[in-house]
Amino acid sequence: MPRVFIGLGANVGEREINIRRALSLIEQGGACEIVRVSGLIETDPVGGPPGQPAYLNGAAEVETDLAPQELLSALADVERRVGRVERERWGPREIDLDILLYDDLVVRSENLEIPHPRMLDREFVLRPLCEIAPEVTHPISGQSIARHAASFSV
Ligand code: PH2
Ligand code: MG
Ligand code: MG
Repeated sequence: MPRVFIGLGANVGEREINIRRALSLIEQGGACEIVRVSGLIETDPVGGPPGQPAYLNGAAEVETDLAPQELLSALADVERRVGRVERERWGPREIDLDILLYDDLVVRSENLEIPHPRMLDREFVLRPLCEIAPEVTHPISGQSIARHAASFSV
């Protein structure tokens, strides 16, 4: 079964409750099994309008039979059910579920890019991902997540 990693984020409302509810809805859909979830870390907002609250970020490993586009729709549906309100790009959000990696697949389509195009620049993605998947290789760079995450340590 495909091995998929999802980035978790929230900076509006009860952040941890939103993330936990999203994980349980992902599993309740019946097509995904949550294999592992990282710890949640508080991070400063990167980009977007100034003055946003801090984020809670994490990462989850999921096994799923859903194809990438099906998974994208399923995650958007969970985001809606958790109460995500549409705002500006990189604006504050109740929940954000991003497909980071989907096996070794590379997808570049209008509405979906895998690996996530900015994941290697974002410490808030790599730190939790490295906790659950240090040995996993990024299909474009060919380097491990641990190696990428190390670029953020001093
Ligand atoms: N997500 C963004 C933009 N900025 N900053 C942090 N710290 N955490 C996020 O999850 C995040 C962000 C767009 O999805
Ligand atoms: Mg995001
Ligand atoms: Mg998103």
